[in-house]
Amino acid sequence: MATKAKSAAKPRLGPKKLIELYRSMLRIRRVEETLTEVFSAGEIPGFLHVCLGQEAAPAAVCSQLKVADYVGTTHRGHGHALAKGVDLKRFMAELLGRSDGFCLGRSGSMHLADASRGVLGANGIVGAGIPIAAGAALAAAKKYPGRVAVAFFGDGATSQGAFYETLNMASLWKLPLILVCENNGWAEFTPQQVHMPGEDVVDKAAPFGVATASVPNDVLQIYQAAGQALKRARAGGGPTLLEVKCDRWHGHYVGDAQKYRGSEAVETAMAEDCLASFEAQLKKDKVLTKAQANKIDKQIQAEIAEALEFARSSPPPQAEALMEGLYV
Ligand SMILES: Cc1ncc(C[n+]2csc(CCOP(=O)(O)OP(=O)(O)O)c2C)c(N)n1
Repeated sequence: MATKAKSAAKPRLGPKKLIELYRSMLRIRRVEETLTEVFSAGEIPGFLHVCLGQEAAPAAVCSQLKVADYVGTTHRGHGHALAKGVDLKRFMAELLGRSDGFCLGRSGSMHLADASRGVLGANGIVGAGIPIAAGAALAAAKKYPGRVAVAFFGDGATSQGAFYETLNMASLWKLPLILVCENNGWAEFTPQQVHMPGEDVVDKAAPFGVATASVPNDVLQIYQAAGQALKRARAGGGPTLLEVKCDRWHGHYVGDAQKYRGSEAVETAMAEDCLASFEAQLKKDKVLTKAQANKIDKQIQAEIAEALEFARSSPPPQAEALMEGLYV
């Protein structure tokens, strides 16, 4: 697991925003739980990487983005796309490889993209979403001042050259780019201590003069740090590297039993639940009641069931459409 981050400042948010964040996190959790079941039943082709336990960062960052802002994501990208507002029915259809998916069922989980929501794409190549988001940030700077791009990636991706090239150019050109590293302490089956010198990803930004913030897996602390980064970026102040110290609950992909990891470490990771702790805090502060939480959960479960039904009834892509939408 990643080492702990020091506690950081929290914003003062009204009940509406707090519930919105809670709903967003719970929705990601329930979708990922459903996808795990559906994948295990053999209905989803390819690989599936879930972000259970890492719901705070997508919710906190994306809830402050506009539809026209851009998000570049990863193989573990469902949460980012959902928090950025993609339609759940078409999302589900894409994962099941059906023709009503955003990418007509051709991308599946690992290349999911929805340009209408600024989701530039998940990416099976580790680190590849980072320069893509930088390109979008450059386009934003030139054509749409005030617009920003966010790149989500893991600690493993920070060993890729593209990460440093992006830090270099983003700093030089003061790009409106937020680099969000969800440091869950693992790159596939390799712990951070083995693949990376040093404890903190933020230290890697120092030679480039890029602003940094490192926060724990707490939705409000992430919200605060991301808010400052977004403000800087929208005002032309350049990029920020935001590190969120989280933990991966499950294996690298669904089906990876993580035998390389002690069960105690997994239990510790799961005990630090960003959703459960946020829910407890909201209840303590009397922002959320048990009945309200149950109601939100039921609404989400109904939305997921409807989306799954839509996906299952969507036809698979036709073989004769294989060459459509390609540059040839
Ligand atoms: C360029 C490249 N190298 C290696 C891989 C194999 N691979 C897939 S995911 C992964 C680990 C990624 O770790 P991290 O960036 O920390 O993201 P996480 O899975 O923890 O979310 C690796 C090495 C790949 N897909 N692309």
